[in-house]
Amino acid sequence: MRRSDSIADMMPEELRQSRYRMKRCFQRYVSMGSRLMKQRELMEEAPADDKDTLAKSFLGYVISCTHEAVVLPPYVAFAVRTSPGIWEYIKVHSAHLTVQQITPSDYLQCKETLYEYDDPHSPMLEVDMGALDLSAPRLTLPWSIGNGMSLVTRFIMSSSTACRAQAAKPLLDYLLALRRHRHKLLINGTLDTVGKLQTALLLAQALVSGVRPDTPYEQLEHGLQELGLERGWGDTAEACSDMLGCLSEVLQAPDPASLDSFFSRVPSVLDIVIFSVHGYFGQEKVLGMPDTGGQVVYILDQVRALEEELIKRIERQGLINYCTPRILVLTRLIPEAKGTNCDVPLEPIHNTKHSSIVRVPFKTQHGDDLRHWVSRFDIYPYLERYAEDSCAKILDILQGKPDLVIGNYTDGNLVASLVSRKLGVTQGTIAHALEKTKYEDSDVKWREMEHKYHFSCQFTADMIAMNTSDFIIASTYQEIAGSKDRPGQYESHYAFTMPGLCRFATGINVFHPKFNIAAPGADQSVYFPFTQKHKRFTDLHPQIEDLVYGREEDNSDEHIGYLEEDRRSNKPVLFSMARLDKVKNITGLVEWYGQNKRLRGLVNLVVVGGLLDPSQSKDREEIEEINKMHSLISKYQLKGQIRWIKAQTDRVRNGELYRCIADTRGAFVQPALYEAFGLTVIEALNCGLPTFATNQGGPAEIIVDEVSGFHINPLDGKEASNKIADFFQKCKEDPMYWNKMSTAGLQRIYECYTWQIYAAKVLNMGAIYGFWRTLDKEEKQAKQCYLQMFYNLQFRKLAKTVPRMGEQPEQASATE
Ligand code: UDP
Ligand code: LCN
Repeated sequence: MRRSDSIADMMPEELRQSRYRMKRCFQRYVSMGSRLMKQRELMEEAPADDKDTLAKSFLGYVISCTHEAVVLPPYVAFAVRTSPGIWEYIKVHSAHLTVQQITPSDYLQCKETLYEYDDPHSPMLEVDMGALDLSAPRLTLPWSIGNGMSLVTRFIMSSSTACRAQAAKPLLDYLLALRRHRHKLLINGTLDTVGKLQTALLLAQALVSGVRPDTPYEQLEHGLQELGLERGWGDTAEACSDMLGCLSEVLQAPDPASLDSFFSRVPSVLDIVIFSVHGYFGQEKVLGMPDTGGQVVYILDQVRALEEELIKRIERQGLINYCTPRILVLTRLIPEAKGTNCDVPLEPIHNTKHSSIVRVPFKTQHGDDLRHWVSRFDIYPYLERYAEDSCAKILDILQGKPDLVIGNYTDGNLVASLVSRKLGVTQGTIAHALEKTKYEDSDVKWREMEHKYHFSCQFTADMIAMNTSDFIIASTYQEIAGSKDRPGQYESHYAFTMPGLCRFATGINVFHPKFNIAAPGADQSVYFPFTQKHKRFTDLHPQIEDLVYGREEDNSDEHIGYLEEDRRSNKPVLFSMARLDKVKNITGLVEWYGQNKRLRGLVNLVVVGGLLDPSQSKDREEIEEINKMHSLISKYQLKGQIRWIKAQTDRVRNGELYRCIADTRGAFVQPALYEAFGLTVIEALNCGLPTFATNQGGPAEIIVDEVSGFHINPLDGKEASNKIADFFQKCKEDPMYWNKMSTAGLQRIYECYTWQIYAAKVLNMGAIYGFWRTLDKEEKQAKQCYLQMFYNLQFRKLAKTVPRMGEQPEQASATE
């Protein structure tokens, strides 16, 4: 089927061809009254003797693409997803087999009737975030989703080509606005027309090409200034010449390459603010605390990579003696910091020169500092005040506005939206994981989950942030648009409803050019291949040896179980490490191992995660998982073959631990039921450890199955554990196979998953979208007004309904 073919157009004729069977099928669906049916049920509930015909029919095809269907006798309304990002809504009359295409809003209204809410007759608030995106271009093909920057560049290019003199004006205004505090960069106010700028560029080009290429900028400064050109063109005559040429090309005959090159050189992003509000954000002792995990690791590594790239660029721009880039990570100050540094207002970030963590407290209703940690699900009442206070702090520290603010997760993104709006600066959004897809039907069943999760606030905040943001950074394609069979995390916000609260006729469109993929990496000074013997932290080996192979009774509050066959027996170790959340499925892995004799014969199992004693945990889900771990160990009599080590927070030692597992010619397993990205997969591969990772989520994209590692289906433990056993069996027969997989994993990392690649991409986004936001200003402002109104009328009201948990003694977290 082509994209232009509509199901609604094709279906009537197709249904007519086996009308009798199709009717039987629809009769079956409507016979049980109104309900929501998922794809699986639509297939299963077809009449038994029609199943084959159905599978081969057009209806079978429609069902195979149907995400869900609303049965409202005599109608069945289908939400059909023919390709990632492409949805069609149709309504079929079960008796007449008439087919009607309906709007997302119509479909959602059908869906709402299935759920009881206060007053089903009073009209519900409908929000259409797409209604004001009139002139934004759209990507057209599903596989181009996430490639927004290139569309934006092409768009800028084509509009500049269409009417050059007029189109160059926004670029001139953009350049005129560039400054570092009071100092102008690149051009000054004397070049106030495109013509003057072009002339100055020609004269400057003549000036710089008349000297040796390595002539330092300082010797050219005076001459360039006389032409109206300020600092920022380059550190040498050669660098200046390149940049001058680049801008001339952009003004005369832009092409994507010259635009890319120009935006990667323009000194528009020097100070960055990153928000990660909720958790214990720190550099030590925070991993394993509630609400922390990959987000903290990601941001600290991200800051180091961004700073390094910024310094490189500033050197090339010739600005290194005049300005230092600054990156601030804004988080919550938690007075009751439980032995962490989270009560310290300002903390330099290790291994950086100019970056710091800035902690600003939440305030109680009485204006005091909020003392306790609050779960991310309960923090909505504190965010607006937090945004105001942190904004003041940022202006104070930077002595001016930042050039870019980046939010992380719902709370950080909402605060970033408020701050970027207030200061008028470019905003980037990072989700890490969107909660909506983690819980089935969490939108329509929001009310049932409200007391625990406050999804009313969370999804509203997500909608505001995604739509306010100039660009969105995703780690993988699947995060945006999923796969053939599964909608992406962002895609699931395209059209959805929260009955009784709000219907999003359009939430966010994944074909919007704001979406970009920039995959994170792992810190390669910590996670490097086990073969790089000279770099290995051999002094840690005795500790690691004890941690993995030591007797059970020694340090028994650190680990449970022991490995009968010690290191000398050469039995490989199967390793996993994660927070002990349900979704991470560590207990699933232990169960698969327990049930698979062959695997038990081939390898020992070592898992790192969570606490060992349920009475020490405050987290409901973790407590359940701890208890389950204990019962599985005894049910399958795993002692002697399993070592369960409590969460480990020393990442240098963790890096060495991965490598020590590689020394045993073992493997890493990431068995999550769903994983948004999966930093542990990247870490393991960086260490040269062959990796088996869930096919649900990011890891399915990081690893190419059977090439750079293996996919496993977390819902089929038998198949997964056999796949792992087959690998070890094969390695026994052909030891080179292990080496081959180890090398292939590393190759994948170097090609696609490094922080250097990430930092260059994100800084380019900052520059390009910084310019993009200045185009079609009126339309963008209109949308911001709409969003502001929605924030004032809806979000504020919802945030007030959330109990101010932190103002009472500490509560258990709801957790993921
Ligand atoms: N981690 C750790 N100690 C543990 C468990 C996890 O240091 O006991 C680290 C792990 O190395 C990785 C991060 O926490 O850097 C987890 O990130 P991931 O993306 O795998 O999952 P998340 O926790 O963010 O969902
Ligand atoms: C949060 C998650 O759940 C992980 O999947 C990611 O790897 C991590 O954040 C870093 O983005």
